[in-house]
Amino acid sequence: MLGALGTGTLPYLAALPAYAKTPAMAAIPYGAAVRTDPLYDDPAYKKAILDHCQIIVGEGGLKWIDLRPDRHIFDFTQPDRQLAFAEEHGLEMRGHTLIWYGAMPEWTETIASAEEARFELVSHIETVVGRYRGRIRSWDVCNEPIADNPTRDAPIRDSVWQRHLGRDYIELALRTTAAIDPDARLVINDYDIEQATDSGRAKRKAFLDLVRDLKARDVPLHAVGLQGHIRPDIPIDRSGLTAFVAELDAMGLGVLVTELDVIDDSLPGPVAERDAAVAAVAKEFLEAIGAACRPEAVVTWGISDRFTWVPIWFTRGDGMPNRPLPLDADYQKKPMMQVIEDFTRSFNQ
Ligand code: 9MR
Repeated sequence: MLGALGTGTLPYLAALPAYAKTPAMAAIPYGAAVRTDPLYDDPAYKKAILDHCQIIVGEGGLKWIDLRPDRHIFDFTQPDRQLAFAEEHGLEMRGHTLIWYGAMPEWTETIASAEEARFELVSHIETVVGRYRGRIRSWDVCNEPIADNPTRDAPIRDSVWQRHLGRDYIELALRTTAAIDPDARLVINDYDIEQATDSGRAKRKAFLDLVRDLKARDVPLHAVGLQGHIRPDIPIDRSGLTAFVAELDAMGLGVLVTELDVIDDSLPGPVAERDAAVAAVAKEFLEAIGAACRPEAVVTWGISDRFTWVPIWFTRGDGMPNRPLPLDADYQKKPMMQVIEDFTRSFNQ
């Protein structure tokens, strides 16, 4: 199956984290975003993670709003507990995320100059990446940098970083992370890349332009994260997604699925029908990516319907609970988990 890697990927294998180092022999590693308390308090949740995952990532904990309640405070309680769990059980933990427009504490609105923004960005990365150097080996360095409706003049999303530093904040974040942990795998992560819409096409183009520019200037970047918060009411552009991934692969970049779930508010109510539709759309997404490369990892944004962000924004009109994830609220496998298992194992040859 080595052929499916594309030659461009090979020079980067040395930088792959341990869980992804044997692509020709092993299945693609699967992981899930975790909440901290149930890892320790809910034995069924813990068992589900240990039964299925090789990777975890904190759904929260490393975000500025969690880590930096005050300019002078770093509260590492959550990520320390998540990493302790990962290390105790032989899992890898991905870092999400260093620089994002969202989940920012109010004090960051007072950042008033380029100099101050540069200081906060660099010292944040030095402190966080320095603390976990050699232990968190894959970082979403920049999360969601592409604008929702990118234009030629404004491809990058507004944020405190973009406002003060322009798009150079992305390069600064990547270079700083690489300087602090030269062995870490550096990822830029974004969403809605799969959509067959004008904004989806524009997002793919803006993403490729950004990545090409970074590579052309030798900025350290190893992989792109496709979140995959899939909206079944919006068609997936299969060929557009495959072509996008093929371009990344040709540039020598890896691809990860980082936050897969299926936003099921528009799907039919009956559970069997809904679970089948969720699985089908996840399959379509994964296969469009797999047609162009072997993803380094498939990570879902949660593992069980018991703990999901989806109802915060996408409550169902019929009042039924959302079912966006591979296990149901009682940790039983749904068809989506079968799709993930089949997909990740299909590269195992
Ligand atoms: O699922 C996460 C939710 O619990 C948090 O409240 C929210 C804000 O921090 O972020 C959610 O996760 C997002 C992720 O960090 C980035 N991509 C979109 C995810 C879903 O909103």
